[in-house]
Amino acid sequence: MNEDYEYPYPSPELASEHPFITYEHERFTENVMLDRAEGFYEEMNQRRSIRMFSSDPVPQKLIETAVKTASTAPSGAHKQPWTFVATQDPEIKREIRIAAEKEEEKNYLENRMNKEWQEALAPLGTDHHKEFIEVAPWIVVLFEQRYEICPDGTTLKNYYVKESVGTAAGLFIAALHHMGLATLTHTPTPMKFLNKILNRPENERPFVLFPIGYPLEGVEVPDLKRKDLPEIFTTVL
Ligand code: IYR
Repeated sequence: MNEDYEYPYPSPELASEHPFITYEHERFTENVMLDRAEGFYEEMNQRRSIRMFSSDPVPQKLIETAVKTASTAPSGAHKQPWTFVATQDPEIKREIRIAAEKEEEKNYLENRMNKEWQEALAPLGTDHHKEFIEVAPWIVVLFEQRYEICPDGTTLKNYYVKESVGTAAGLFIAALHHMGLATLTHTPTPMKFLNKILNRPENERPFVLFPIGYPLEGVEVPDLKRKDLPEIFTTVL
């Protein structure tokens, strides 16, 4: 097939034991690639985390499609070790807000976040008030599956769980932004209370909470600058 490879993948033995299919891939010209790359960058560079959402409703289908996109993420041993739990129930959202604010009061007011941490957050101006949890039409909590529980009750290990779930979270955020919704990566730590409120099993641990909706009209965000390429990119040629 290709003389660059002495050991083609899959090997004939592998292909005889596990199914393989041809990867369908469309190759573009370099000009088209550059256009697509720049267009996607411009779009993603418009994304901002917001802290005030409109209460306008959002169809469940949109949330489900973003979850499907997130779940295309690569994962360790293709275990897809994630569960997305979505709610728009006002009572559940209220319960989550109350519990989140209780933890955040300790973080901010009782110095569970140390001085250095609080100073780092000063330009963002975050505090223990989390009204957006109740106002945003949807709350999606992304849980990492630390291990798998099989139907017979035995357990199986998952691999690179944080890397996998972090990658899925990134795709989820991109999918929401692309469809015109906004979100915030919120971590009301410690987040164990979310297992209880959302009735999740012991093998799952909350990874991040996403309030999702339209931005409140005129919402303000900190005037943050993103690092320029030379600060984040280098080459070894
Ligand atoms: N969990 C808190 C604190 C917080 C921490 C970081 I790092 C942030 O970038 C923002 C907030 C909260 O959500 O307010």
